[in-house]
Amino acid sequence: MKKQIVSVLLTATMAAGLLAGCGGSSSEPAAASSAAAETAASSAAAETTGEAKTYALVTKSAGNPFMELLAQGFTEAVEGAGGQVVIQNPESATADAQISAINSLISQGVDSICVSANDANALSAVLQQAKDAGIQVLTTDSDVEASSRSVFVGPAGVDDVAVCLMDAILDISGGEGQYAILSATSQATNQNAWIDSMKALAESDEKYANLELVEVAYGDDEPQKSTDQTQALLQKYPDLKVICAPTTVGIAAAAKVLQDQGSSVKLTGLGLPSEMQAYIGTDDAHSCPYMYLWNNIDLGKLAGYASMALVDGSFTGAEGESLEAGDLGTVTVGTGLNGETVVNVGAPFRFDAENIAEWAELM
Ligand code: RAM
Repeated sequence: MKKQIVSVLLTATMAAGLLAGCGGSSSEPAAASSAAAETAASSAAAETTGEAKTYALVTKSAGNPFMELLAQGFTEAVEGAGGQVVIQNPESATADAQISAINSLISQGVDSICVSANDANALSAVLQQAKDAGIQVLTTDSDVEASSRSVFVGPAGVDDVAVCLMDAILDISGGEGQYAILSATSQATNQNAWIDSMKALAESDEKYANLELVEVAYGDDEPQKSTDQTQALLQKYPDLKVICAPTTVGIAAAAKVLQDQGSSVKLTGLGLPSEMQAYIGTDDAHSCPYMYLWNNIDLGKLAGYASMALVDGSFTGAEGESLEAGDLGTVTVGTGLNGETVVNVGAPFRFDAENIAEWAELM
């Protein structure tokens, strides 16, 4: 497996809060992000005057709190610099819904479009139309093929996330037994990349040899479907030990099912502290001993700063370039698993009983 190169230079503020990594836990939210939490997200264009540029964000779908926090950070960065924000939340987590949203943004003549993609390939044509219309195109959270955008603003590297999740499964299962993955949609670029990397890791390292992946189920980032899929996994696999849900919607739904049923199956994955606080703990009464995520508000901010720098021409997204990202500091463009250009917000944090309450206030 190719090692992902993550080239991020962080300010002291960001480093203090963000670099806890997979092995440790971050006890304190970053100071910059606490301020961000106090700023209400705006889902409409900012009321600005004059020559303000307009920066659009297309989320995966409406009703997902992760996407709302991403939009909150994006809005804070852009409006803080006097720009206008347009947030489009498609009704469902599909490529078709995003194509409609992007077409509407092209008609509106926005200056940039940043998308968290529901499909790696299906948006190529509409994003090309956006570029032909002079609109800057970038991605965040979930990428498209590299030729369709200038840069991907991601969380931690794909392999970093996969290592955290596989090691959590290994630890929580006691080193052996069956586990299942509860994902988002089957086309989601980010979940598919993490899952592929987890599978490659499980095959390449002997320490995972006694773990058996029984199924990858898809809850489509819908609470009810994720609930149904969790129940189906429990019925199908009576010996199941761990469910890993690399989606904030999926993990919250699964946590409730497991805890309500008093199931002995344990849970880990990627979750929002505010949604998971009631389920985090190592005793029998809690379904999730620990989980991971990055600072999602900062991810949105970084996407906002990248959008503005692409539009003002100070940044093209090429490897090695520097991006001035306000209170996030200077971030350097690196390369992802397939050589594509990425800027990353930092290693995932581990959330457990010790730090969940503090983080739940932030995101
Ligand atoms: C869900 C979405 C999002 C992903 C998080 C972890 O909210 O699928 O794309 O990054 O989970």
